[in-house]
Amino acid sequence: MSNIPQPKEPLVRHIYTADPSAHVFEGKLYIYPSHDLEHDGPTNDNGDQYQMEDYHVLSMDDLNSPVIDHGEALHVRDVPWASKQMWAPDAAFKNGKYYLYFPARDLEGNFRIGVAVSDKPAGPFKPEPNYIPGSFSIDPAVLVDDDGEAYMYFGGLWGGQLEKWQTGTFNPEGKEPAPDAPALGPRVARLSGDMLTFAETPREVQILDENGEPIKAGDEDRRYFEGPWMHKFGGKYYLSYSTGTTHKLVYAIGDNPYGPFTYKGVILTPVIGWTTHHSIVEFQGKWYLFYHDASLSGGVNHLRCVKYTELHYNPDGTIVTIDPYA
Ligand code: FUB
Repeated sequence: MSNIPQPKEPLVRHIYTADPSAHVFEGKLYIYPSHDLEHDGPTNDNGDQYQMEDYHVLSMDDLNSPVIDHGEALHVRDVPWASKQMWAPDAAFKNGKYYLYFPARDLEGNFRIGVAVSDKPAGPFKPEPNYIPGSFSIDPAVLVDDDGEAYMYFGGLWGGQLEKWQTGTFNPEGKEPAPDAPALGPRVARLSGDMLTFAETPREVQILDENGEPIKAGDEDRRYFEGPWMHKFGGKYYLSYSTGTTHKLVYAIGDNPYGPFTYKGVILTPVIGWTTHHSIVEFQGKWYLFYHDASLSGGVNHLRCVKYTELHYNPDGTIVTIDPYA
């Protein structure tokens, strides 16, 4: 078998990987995935099956090159504030440095978001001693905008605890809104110039339907669940995310980093496995979707593999829906 990854096939097979955040750094593709682990522990809606402990960074010189696994870039044992569950990460470049953003449970069992720094895109990354003050929940995604300002999008329901932070402090009894109430949105915060803290209190992102009304919590085909990603195309801001219970990757378009964003459609129909999580990147003049499924493990939800495929836009800027198995 060729070790050049083919579209819609696992990028690597020697470890289980998920939640790929792809970036072009130093002219190459770098992929920052979660590293799924095999274990005999429980599986539940709290996400206890996602017991990751470290991150490996992958890279490719281009899409006709083999994938390099750069080895362990950060381990939970080296993060003073974190206890377990190193979930979906992202990376950013600014100030001549590379920043790895990652969620993990803190010493009290609540998800927080931390940052670790390196001079090289593949790490190893040195973690800050504490999580980002004011951070909570999971799935950080960072956009460094054309003017140099950086924004972090984050948040996920259920195991990701977003519904427990609706008042700004952790409420263990926090529930999702009623089906006819507006859905919870992801959070966004501008980052400080040194990329290590929030420059402002996180705000909730609004996702609207075609009539300008907030998407409702009961609209599970379109409402935000987890896994935000932000990219720009044609001067517009594209917020994409997972719908969770309906297993779709969808997107909404806005005019600025804070939104509001108007729902536009489906990027990727459901994959094998419960979760779906992605990133979108332009590389050498084409656009690509990086995503995962559970095909490598024969469908075990917490043993996933990262894949990629080309992504196409229609002339009006909408995205052509992808069938992961066509
Ligand atoms: O990988 C653990 C969690 O599963 C991620 O944080 C979610 O986005 C989902 O993919």
